[in-house]
Amino acid sequence: MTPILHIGNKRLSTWSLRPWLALKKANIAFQENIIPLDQEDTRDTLLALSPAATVPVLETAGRNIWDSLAICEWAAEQVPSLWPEDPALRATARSITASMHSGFSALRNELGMDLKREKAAKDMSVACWRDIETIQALWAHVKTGEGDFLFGDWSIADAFFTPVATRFDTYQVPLSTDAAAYVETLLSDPVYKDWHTAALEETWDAPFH
Ligand SMILES: N[C@@H](CCC(=O)N[C@@H](CS)C(=O)NCC(=O)O)C(=O)O
Repeated sequence: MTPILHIGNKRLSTWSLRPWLALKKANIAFQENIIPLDQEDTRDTLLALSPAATVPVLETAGRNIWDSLAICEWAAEQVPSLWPEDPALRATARSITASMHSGFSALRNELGMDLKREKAAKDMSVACWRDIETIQALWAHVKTGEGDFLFGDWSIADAFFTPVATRFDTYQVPLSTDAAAYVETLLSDPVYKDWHTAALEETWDAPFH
């Protein structure tokens, strides 16, 4: 069975974007099924896939895998180059990925990803500014200096920060020169650009976003 990646609207679903990028970068064949968020039947549709009632979900022959990071790890078991080869770098890549997966709630709440939103600055709380500062410090801390991505070649860590890059761009967040260059790298990546183009073509409304 070709795996099916169930995702939310490309315009809005940050968590869906991450494993979608990883599967594409790994050249793993999959079908894609979009479940529009914020619709009357969204929750029932999601509950039919997993009790977590969230996207993304990867439907495989054996079982459904919910959660963006679990799906990325499933992909990395088949294509290990989705993580850096060097064990120390791999541990660091997993650390920064986990920081994104479990943290930065102020940024996530205040600067929602909306790829159709007009670019403009927005008032932000101190907690949100602190998240922005921390993310830039983490990028500077881990960046190897080889290649444009965090660990040289593209890795799952870059997938986890691509939605952050869209937020920094949409809300015109002032960034250090190095952070701005990294954001540009993520947003000009051809695989990400395919997602972005499709997002702009979507017509669903999003009343709760
Ligand atoms: N920790 C989960 C979070 C997934 C999540 O919150 N997904 C959102 C969409 S981006 C969702 O499905 N929300 C349910 C809804 O909007 O009904 C993951 O990493 O996959």
